[in-house]
Amino acid sequence: MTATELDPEAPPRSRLRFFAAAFTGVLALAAALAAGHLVAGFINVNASPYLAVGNGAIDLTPVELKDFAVRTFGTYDKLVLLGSMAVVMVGVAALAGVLSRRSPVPGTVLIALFGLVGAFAVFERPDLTAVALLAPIASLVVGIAVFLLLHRIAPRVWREPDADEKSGTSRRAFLLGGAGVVVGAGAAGLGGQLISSSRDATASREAVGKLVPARTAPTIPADADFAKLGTPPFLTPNDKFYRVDTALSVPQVRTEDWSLRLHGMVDREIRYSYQDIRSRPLVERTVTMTCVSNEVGGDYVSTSNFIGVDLADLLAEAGVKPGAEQLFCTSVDGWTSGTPVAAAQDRGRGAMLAIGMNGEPLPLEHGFPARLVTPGLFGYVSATKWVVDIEVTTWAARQAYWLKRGWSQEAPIKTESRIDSHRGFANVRTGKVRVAGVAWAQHTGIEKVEVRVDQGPWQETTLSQEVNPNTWRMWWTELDIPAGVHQVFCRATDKSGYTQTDQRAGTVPDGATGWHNVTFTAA
Ligand SMILES: Nc1nc2c(c(=O)[nH]1)N[C@H]1C(S)=C(S)[C@@H](COP(=O)(O)O)O[C@H]1N2
Ligand SMILES: [Mo]
Repeated sequence: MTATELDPEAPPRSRLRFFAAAFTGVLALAAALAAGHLVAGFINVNASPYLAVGNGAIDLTPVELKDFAVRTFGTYDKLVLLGSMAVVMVGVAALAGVLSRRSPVPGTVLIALFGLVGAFAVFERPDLTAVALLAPIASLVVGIAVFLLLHRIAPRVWREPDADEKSGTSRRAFLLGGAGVVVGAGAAGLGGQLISSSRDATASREAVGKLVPARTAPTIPADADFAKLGTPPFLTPNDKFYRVDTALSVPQVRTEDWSLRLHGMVDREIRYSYQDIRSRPLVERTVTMTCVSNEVGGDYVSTSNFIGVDLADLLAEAGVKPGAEQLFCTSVDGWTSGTPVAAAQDRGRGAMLAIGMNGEPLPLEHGFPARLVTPGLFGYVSATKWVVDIEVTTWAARQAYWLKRGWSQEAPIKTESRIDSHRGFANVRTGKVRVAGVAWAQHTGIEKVEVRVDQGPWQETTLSQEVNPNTWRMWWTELDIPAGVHQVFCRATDKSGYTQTDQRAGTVPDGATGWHNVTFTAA
């Protein structure tokens, strides 16, 4: 019994039962999201209001929080985001239902607001056209319709004498209606998922086949890594290559739909098709990429044999006008980077429009059909995946995605080193302990890596054979570790003579600094 039922003065009207009201809200939400997802399946999966709101949230997230998410959750940052969004949405939907126990108006208004947020998020996406608005509109219409319907048939708390009879019928109708909505929403959501995945780019990628470069990269010597001693293998397998991007769903671009427009401050604008690129003599280069969000000791660094064409060749064909400063590069989902023109034109650096990694077409997650790779610069200023547009322009004219959010305009990769063996807290035997790791100073090259125990003297390590200055270099040594708990530090010196600073700096705005250290407990 509730307070109203006991209150003799209460007006003779009904209210929805508490849980029925909450369920009405949640089921309407499920139906709305599923309807939007189904319609989006036919247009573009990113038009799905759920994903669009998620993508919008990513773009609006303050830089520190985003950087924290990337560092803490890695590639799962997106699952964490979608999961927390789901929790919040279910909560709000249940609340909307509960607020509508007497009248459906509050819930309807809330659903309409939800719908508008979804529509706005879709509208704001640079990769979607006006047709995409059909998805949030479907969500809005279905959400409100389901809410009103369930609201009508939901079990109520009646003040009249025949209450039991009435609530009995309406409970059955509500359960049936609710089950219908659950089944319908499940089918629509699944249908949307199937339809969008039938449009995915996997088949297009398989049709490309093996990529055979005209100029292959020099074979990686056997002593380029110390994998047996605990370093990573020199070349990172494609499925182990670190991944960082803002895309909630991996862009699906088929080769036949892809083209790259090169324009702006050039003598002639050029549009390249996939065949145009693929049929050129392809070059292969071994390059170590690094993310600016990599913390000291972090994993956002990987090496691949990239296959593609020289970016400098494409720029020469278009004819870069004097005064040009940056390549403003846009991906199919609207993300942008700004690369210094000088770095892109520098043949010694070897910036590429890449279409392959380790003999295969680029994996979808790494930018299929084509991406940029610029040795020596952090990925956010140089490595646009799913690239479709390169505008040659000035720094003043255009501001790229992360630059607008507080990161630096120019971002050369910093000289770094990392201890891989052992990682975390290690328990070892007192005496000679083998320590191994990696160091990188792309486009400069690693000269030496030193290690020390606590405040002890620095000791030089054995370096692996250098592959090229644009790649990482492995190191190892044996250290005498006395009994007890000790810190092992490493630091690299690059070929310009610079030795890593011990000054700790965070990743924002242009990359972390400081010495990596690992705690060894010897007994
Ligand atoms: N389209 C697009 N390209 C992008 C990004 C992105 O968010 N979207 N992130 C950049 C960043 S920050 C890095 S470090 C590299 C990572 O490339 P990878 O995921 O292939 O390792 O891609 C770059 N290219
Ligand atoms: Mo990055």
